[in-house]
This record gives sequence, structure tokens and C-alpha cells, in this order.
Amino acid sequence: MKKILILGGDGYLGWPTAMYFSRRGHDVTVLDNFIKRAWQMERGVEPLVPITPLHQRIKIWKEITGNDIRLLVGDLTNPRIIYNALEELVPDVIVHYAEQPSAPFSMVDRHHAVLTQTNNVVGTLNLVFAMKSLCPNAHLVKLGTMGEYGTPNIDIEEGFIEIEHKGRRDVLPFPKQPFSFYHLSKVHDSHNIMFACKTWGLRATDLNQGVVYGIETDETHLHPLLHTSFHYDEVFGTVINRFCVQAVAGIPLTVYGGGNQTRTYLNIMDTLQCVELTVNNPPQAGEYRVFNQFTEKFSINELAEHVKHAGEHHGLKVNVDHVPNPRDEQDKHYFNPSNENLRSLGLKPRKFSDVVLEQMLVDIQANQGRIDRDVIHPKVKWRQN
Ligand code: USQ
Repeated sequence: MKKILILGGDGYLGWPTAMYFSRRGHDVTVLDNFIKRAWQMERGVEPLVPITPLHQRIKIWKEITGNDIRLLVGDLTNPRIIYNALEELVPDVIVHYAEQPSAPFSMVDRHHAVLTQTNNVVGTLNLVFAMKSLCPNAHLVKLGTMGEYGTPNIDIEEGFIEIEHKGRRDVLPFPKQPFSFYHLSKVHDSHNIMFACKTWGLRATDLNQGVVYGIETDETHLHPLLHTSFHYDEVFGTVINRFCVQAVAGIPLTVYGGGNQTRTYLNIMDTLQCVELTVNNPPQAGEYRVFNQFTEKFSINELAEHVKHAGEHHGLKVNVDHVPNPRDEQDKHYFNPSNENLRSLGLKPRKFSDVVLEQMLVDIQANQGRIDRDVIHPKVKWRQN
């Protein structure tokens, strides 16, 4: 059993991860500064179902399972917070989700770009310095993003690529062509962590994750107040979650642009499976490795068709709309990323299916009255004019 510190434990992925490991007998601590709640208020959006304060969820968790989850409150950009936490806990594993997670939020204006990169890059830098001083053998499991790579016209490898140039060969970091200042913040993190591993002998796994969908996990099901933060708004909502809410609300699905842009996806429960596989198979001291964390790939048009099909099977009338793309991204492109590393560790993907979608629709319908129609259409634009 491991001592696991989860940074960003109040979030969409952090809270389910904390319950998942706690239920399996690990000694879990979560750290969060609740800043995401302030960002939501600033943008005038909130999760579909209000989130119970983390203190209360932890109390309920203990009543149900008998397992304690320790809670620390603090901001990673303040070095004292993470130095104190690592000194007190000396964790075996640090799962780091504590970042501003939204591409649109980072593209609002200069202030939001600076805020995103300061929060994400400085927080992670403080963390690696604190690890070097206080727990150099711990395994850092860092949430990266598939969006670090962009959509190059070659196959996407896992972090590194073997290149021949003017008769010489080397294995080099895979080229990065990110989609936003948010995705860029993860690129900067990747470089900083790789450097820290090489220079100080830290060990880290960068999980370049695709777009996550889903509402419930086996643990959120245990009590109605244990659910996680599910967004459908234009800033924090991800595309499948948004399409499902739009289908329930009778709003035509907002396909951005031509809808041929292709991305990778995974169910929230597969995020947990991937993180567990990573934790159970740590890297060597000094090793920095990258796992591309996804199970399937789809174009936006394919996603819209899936949601329309499942919605209509469920008795909903679902229309698909093509709205002008607020982002700067290629519509038609080659996209063939590898996810061999997690597969070779035993990843068993859950398929994106009508059954999964219909269950999401049922869960959303239970909260249909809370859908705010004013936060659906994209207002944040990559180019202001
Ligand atoms: N899209 C639509 N309609 C919508 C919303 C999105 O067509 O209503 C399209 C976007 O144009 C984009 C794709 O769906 O091509 C994905 O957008 P998204 O908002 O679902 O996801 P993204 O902004 O890329 O970011 C999300 C998470 C981020 C994570 C990333 C993984 O918010 O934290 O890093 O997914 S990835 O996309 O692989 O980089």
C-alpha cells in the first residue's frame, strides 16, 4: 500500500482519483486551494450538479468506507505549501492534477493566459524543487495533455521520436505544436519535469491525456453527495459532456467548424485505470517517461452522430449545428497517435458506446432543470476580430 498525495483533489478527476485509491487501501491525502471554484464564479458558470464542500465529502467517504482521506488546503504557487506538505507526508506517489485545465479560459485575454501559465508552470516548478529536497524517490504522476502535440502530419509517438538528420540519429522530444496557451503550459511543464529527472534523478510519468468524458465512477455511485464536478459550459465543459447536455436540453449540438478535427478520448473510469497502472509500474530513478493516455479517437462529426443516435434511441430529438469555430485549429488533418505504453501495461479500454451515452443522458436528465442555456454557445475566441 502506498502513501499517495493527490494535488487538485477537489476537481473533476482529482476527487474520483482520491476515492479510487482510498477504496483500495492506499493512504491518501488531497491538496487543493479551491481556486477553480473562483474561476467558475468569474466566468459565471457552475457544474451541472453543485459540488458538496470537500470537507463534507471526505466525512461522508469515511462514514461509508471507514477510510480516511487527509485534506490539505493551499496553493502550489506558494512554495511553503508544498514544502510543508512533502515534509509532513513524505509520499511514495504524487498525482498532480492541480492546474488550470481549460483551453478557452487561457485564451480569454492576456490576464488569463498569464494566470494559466503562472499557476501551472510555477506550481509544478515549486513541486519538483520540493521533491528534490524532501522526497527524491517519490514517483511524480503528472497530468499532461495530448494537445501538447497538436496535429502533425506524421504518427504521434509517446513523448519522444527517433530522428535521422544529416546522417546522424538521436531520440529527441516529440515536436510540440499545442492548441492554446493552456496546452502550452503543459509543454513547459513537460520540459521542466524532464530536466528535473535528468539533472536530479527524480522519477516521473507524464500522462498525455485525451479528452475525458463521463459523470460517474464506481465510487461516486456510493452516495449522492460524492459526485464530481461535471461541466458543460463553453469554458470548462469538454465536448462529449457538452453534447450530452445539449441533447437533453434540446439545443442543437455545437460542432465547431467543419467538425473533421479529430481528437483522442477516454472514459473518466479509464483515467482511473490508467493512473493506477502508472502508479503500480513506476519508472527508474532519473527516468522521465510519457504515456499517451486515451482509448479511442473520433472526429467531432463522429461524436455528434454518436450522441444524436443514442439520444434518439433514448427518445430525444437531437439536431446537429455547425457553429463558426472559435478556435484556431485544422479542420482536416492526419492524426495517428500511439497509446502502446498503457496498453502494454494491461489497459482494458471501455468502449464509447450507446449504452455509456444513454446512461450519461439519464444522469443529466435527473438534473435537467439546472441546465443554464446561456453558457452553451462559445464566446471565447482565439482571434479577437
Ligand atoms: N468542440 C466542438 N464543440 C464544442 C466543444 C468543443 O466542436 O462544443 C471541439 C473543439 O473545437 C476541439 C475538440 O472539440 O477540437 C475538443 O475540445 P474540448 O473543449 O473538449 O477539449 P480541449 O479544449 O482540447 O481540452 C480538454 C480538457 C483539457 C485536456 C484536453 C485534452 O479541457 O484539460 O488537456 O481536453 S486534448 O484535447 O487531447 O488536448
